[in-house]
Amino acid sequence: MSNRRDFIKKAALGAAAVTSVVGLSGFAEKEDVKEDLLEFPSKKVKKPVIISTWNHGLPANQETWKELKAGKPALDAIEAGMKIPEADPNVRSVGYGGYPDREGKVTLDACIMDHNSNCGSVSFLQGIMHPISVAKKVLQNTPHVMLSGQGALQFALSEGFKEENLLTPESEKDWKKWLEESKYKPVINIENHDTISMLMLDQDGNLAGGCTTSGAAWKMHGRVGDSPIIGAGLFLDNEVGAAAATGLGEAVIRTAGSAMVVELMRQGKSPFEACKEITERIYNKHKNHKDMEYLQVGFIALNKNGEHAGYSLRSGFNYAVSDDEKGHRMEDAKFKMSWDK
Ligand code: SD4
Repeated sequence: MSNRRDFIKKAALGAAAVTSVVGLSGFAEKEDVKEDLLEFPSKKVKKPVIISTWNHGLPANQETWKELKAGKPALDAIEAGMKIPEADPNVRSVGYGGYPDREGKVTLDACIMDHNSNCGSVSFLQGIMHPISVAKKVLQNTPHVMLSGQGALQFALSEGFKEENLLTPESEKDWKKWLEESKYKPVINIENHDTISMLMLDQDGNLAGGCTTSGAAWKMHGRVGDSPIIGAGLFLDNEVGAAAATGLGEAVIRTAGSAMVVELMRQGKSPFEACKEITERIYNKHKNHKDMEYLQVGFIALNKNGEHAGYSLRSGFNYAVSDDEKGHRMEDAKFKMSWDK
């Protein structure tokens, strides 16, 4: 097989070479031929590329890009970018200023993953401004992937993080207003959305990614969403591609969303086809579900060639893209159904 491949590469004859492949082996299975076909024409890899969910992805991308270009390691660059929305009180769905749960507590989920499949994650973390940094420390300084709740806080404090109040007066006011009716029906694209998820293909052609969020507004105390769960809110396989989710975490967890997007890319689907297929699968599994009323999910995906896409169930989802060719910009994701506020 590998000799045959070498021969094909040297021959570099496109379609003619493919024909000779079949002739050469005589018994080539269909899959073999298909695999070889994928090598012609070999695509030019575009790198580095960074993509992130939502408008707050743009300043995050800019910071990550700057750090990456300054020679920082991928995970440090991702951390630097994601700290921006985490610290911004006007971003109501991530870190400081995020909507609290129904008890008025801001509880945070985050994860980070590198090209060697090393992962670090924190869930149900309170009182720490930068959960993405704690997730990175979990990856680097513990034998575990995920720390949760009080244990995650204890670990963060032992690593020198400072405990602080993350509930801003604005968020407190909104929470008190919510308490008047106490109905859990997150507003699409506002209250069940807006995690920042970031995916990167670095200069060396390696993938990395991260997620950070305060999760769904007015969730039950103790609820953990998809964002800190490797395979749900974020997944990557350095041989294939990376994917990340935003939206109603329960639906993404039920379907192992990001892992499935990556697996479809492994089978030859483009990032767009993969995101679309999994979004449609989520729709099919939820169309008669009680969550459908407020269901929104969106995925972003990036493959090893630097090709990327976003796709969501309902309209309104966008993502930030950064590359050398076109700089930093926002792109609107395609969607299955329109939705108006
Ligand atoms: C969650 N996926 O916790 C997240 C929601 C989100 O800002 O996108 N929040 O379910």
